[in-house]
Amino acid sequence: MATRGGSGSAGPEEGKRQGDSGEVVGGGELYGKKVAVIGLGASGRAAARLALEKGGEVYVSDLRTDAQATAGGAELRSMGADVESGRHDLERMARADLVVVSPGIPPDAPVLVELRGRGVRWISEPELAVRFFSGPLIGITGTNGKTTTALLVAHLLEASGLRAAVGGNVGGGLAPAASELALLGDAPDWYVLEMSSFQLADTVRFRPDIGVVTNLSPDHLDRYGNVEAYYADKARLFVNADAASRWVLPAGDDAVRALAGDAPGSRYHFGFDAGDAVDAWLDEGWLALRTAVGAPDRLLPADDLPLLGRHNRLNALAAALTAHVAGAGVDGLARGLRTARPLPHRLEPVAEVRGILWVNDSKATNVAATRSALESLSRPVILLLGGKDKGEDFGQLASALTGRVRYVLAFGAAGPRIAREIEGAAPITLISGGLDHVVQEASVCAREGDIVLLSPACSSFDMFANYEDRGRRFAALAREIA
Ligand code: UMA
Repeated sequence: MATRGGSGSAGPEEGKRQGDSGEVVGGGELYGKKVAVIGLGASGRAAARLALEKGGEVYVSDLRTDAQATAGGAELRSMGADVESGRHDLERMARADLVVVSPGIPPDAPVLVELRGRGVRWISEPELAVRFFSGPLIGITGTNGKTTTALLVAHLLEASGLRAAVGGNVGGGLAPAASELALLGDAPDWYVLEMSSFQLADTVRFRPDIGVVTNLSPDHLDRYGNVEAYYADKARLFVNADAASRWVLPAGDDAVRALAGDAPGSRYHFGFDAGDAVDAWLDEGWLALRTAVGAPDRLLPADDLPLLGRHNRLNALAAALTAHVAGAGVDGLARGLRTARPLPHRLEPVAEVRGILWVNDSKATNVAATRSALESLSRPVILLLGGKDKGEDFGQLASALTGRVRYVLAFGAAGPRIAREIEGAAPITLISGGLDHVVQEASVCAREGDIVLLSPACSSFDMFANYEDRGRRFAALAREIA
């Protein structure tokens, strides 16, 4: 019988109905069951491996036929899966006991429209994974800062002597898909999952012991059409809440409060400012925590946090509070915050020389990302801007440049248009050579106290294979100068 499962809008009652209708429920129960996995990306491959490991008869399909998909398919085939590239066999999916969907497949994809029409439902890949977890779960969602917070929570737990297994939406080779964690031999003290709205969409039993929302603002409107639909998927974090649930939430955030609604459980709040209901905040420049009634525990001067930017101070407060709720002690938290590692290519300090900090923000491939980087820094900036021209309006950077940026060095294919569109907002030099020339010029312009920031607001494909390649080259050049 096909699973009648989630479609992104199922409430808890629907979740129960699915369970009652013969759906597989947990460890060991995939044995001999037919499992159809849609997608051969990181999540589809991980879900297929997990289902195979648990004794399922696995059918995986993907519309792609490129080399990467073929290689992933060959590996699964060698493990016993039936793999199909270039089409989805809907009859076969409809006959499956369980259908698992990859997060990048939107609900209006023809395959899902067709399955929905046949009354077949499906679950998301992390929903499959958590059914095989053998320990408590921290689930982290939000619009921004999820990856930083998830990785930092795991780091803080480890620094406190607790074993953490982190994965989920993280991506970028920094952590595995959720189903990979379910395959780990040793159960950790805590599973830490970053959950995107796409992954929360098709959950049924997903129930974090500790749920975290970093923040909330409109996003992914190309997929959702309206913000309410996006928030509805995010709200699934709370669907299976009970009195034992614990929630770590931003203080004074009406959108997040509405998202949590009247979900049962204990609530803990983080924010910049102290307040009655705030449990982690900036106390006279220190990241601080309320661990008991009385004076706050000061963990680390915020200026000593190795993660740059105002937003990362909030992420650090959220992560410290979460790890504390999970059992981490104050000493471990302080140690962990001091040794936190910045994410590669995202406001990543790569060199410091003569009081000049070189920062790689190569992942900022659009105007909004560069704006947010500039707005989060408090030191004067020499800004390296340019790359492939995607047609965005660079004029929208102007207000973020004024008063913050001492020089703009514009380069790459978009360089001339950038120079025209932000003229007057900051002094600009147009560099016609490669990144080595740009870095050389930056070293001439920069003076003690400055940040040299590669936050290009453009993609990299005019000069590099991708943003990572660009970021690595920048870091190497900056270190050469250092
Ligand atoms: N496909 C079909 N049929 C269709 C449509 C698509 O077969 O009708 C195939 C595609 O060809 C593709 C696969 O389905 O091969 C879909 O793969 P995917 O896009 O879900 O990619 P994965 O490699 O599985 O990566 C996903 C997450 N990607 C997305 O949500 C888009 C990764 O998050 C995540 O790290 C990974 O699972 C493991 O959990 C990345 C991401 O960009 C980092 N996330 C978004 C974000 O953070 O904003 C949500």
